Amino acid sequence: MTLVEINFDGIVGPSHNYAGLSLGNLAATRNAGATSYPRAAALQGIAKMKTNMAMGLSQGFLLPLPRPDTAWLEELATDPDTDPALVAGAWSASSMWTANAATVSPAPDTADGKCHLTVANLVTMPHRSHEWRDTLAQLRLAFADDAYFAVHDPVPPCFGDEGAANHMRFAGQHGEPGLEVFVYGRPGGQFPARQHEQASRIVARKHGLDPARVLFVEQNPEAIEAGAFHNDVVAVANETVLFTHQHAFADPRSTYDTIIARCPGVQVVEVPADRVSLEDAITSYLFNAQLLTPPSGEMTLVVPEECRDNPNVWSWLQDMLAGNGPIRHVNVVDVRQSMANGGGPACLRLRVVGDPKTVDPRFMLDEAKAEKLESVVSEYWPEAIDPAQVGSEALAADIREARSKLMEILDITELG
Ligand code: SUG
Repeated sequence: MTLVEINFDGIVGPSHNYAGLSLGNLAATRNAGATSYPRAAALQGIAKMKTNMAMGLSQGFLLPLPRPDTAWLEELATDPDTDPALVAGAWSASSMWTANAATVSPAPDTADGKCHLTVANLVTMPHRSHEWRDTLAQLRLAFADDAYFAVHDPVPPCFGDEGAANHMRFAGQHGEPGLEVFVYGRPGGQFPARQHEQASRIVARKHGLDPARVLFVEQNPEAIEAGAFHNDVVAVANETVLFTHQHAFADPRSTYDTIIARCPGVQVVEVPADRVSLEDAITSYLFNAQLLTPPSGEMTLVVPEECRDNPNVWSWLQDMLAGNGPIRHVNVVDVRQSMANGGGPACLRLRVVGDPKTVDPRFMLDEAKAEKLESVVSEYWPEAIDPAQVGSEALAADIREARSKLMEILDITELG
């Protein structure tokens, strides 16, 4: 059995819109009220998956959840005229950011030798707090083979859990035993700390991780205050590389030292604040990059276009490439529609280390299926959504039809 990293990207749903629902996510707040382009957004996401597949990497996807979530509105006894934020919450396409779908511990790290996934409860943001039931159903379908996978219920809602966005893993190679690093925030600032320490500890216990190969690290409160609402906005790890902003962690020195002590061979690529400020990091999403090891072995950083638009970030990247560091290539992708809601290339994917043959093949992508996705999106996804249309029955019908056409071409009949 060959274990590889499979990236499961969220297909951007047909209800993608800018409602400004995420306090502390500066891009989402800034773009509140703007017109969104769901069709372009979904095509951008598919193009990113195709570019990564062309590097020889395994690619999967997760489906948009049923929206609008009318059952949730009923549960909340919502009055559509007086609760527009809740209505928008029922329409949000936020499940596209699958880095927040679950935390994943690959089989070589766990006591029973299975790959464990815990669906994230996402309780801090109301519009995301109702994702987990449908996400769980989907994970149970995609990773149904219980010889290889164990899919868990969310941690209790008194502890906020945002999934893999606050989880990093170091290993010589993906298929080897690794060190899992959980990053949490402490409350008290102007913005919520969405990942609670206790939630991370519960996930680590449920996954049967060896305490000697787990680390719990506090995120720098300054980073949260600057708009890094998840750790993956300021740091990313891949195999033996940590690519991080100088101000990502509350205690960077001891974080790096402990990672290196527990996983010898790790190299830290730290970007100093005097070259790239936290503000530059957060507007460009330099660290919300995918750091990938293609079959060539040359580690590649997949960054959003916004990195090229920022002179400080771009010049730092050029210097990095000119040096002799472990990251050998930078690929630039256009995910501007997602970026405008605070979701970069890394937010759009959930990493699972496994054998692709053990995953339900309907959730795996190849060129031919990518073309099918493109054609269904081009035909059925709304071209544009003005936030004033959110709540409209006619648009809701179009959104439902678009998703059901997608399920039809993928032959997925088990999900609501
Ligand atoms: O949870 N945006 C998402 C972005 C998630 C990014 N994920 C990671 N960093 N892994 C969020 O804040 C905006 C939706 C709105 O405002 O309508 C939103 O939910």
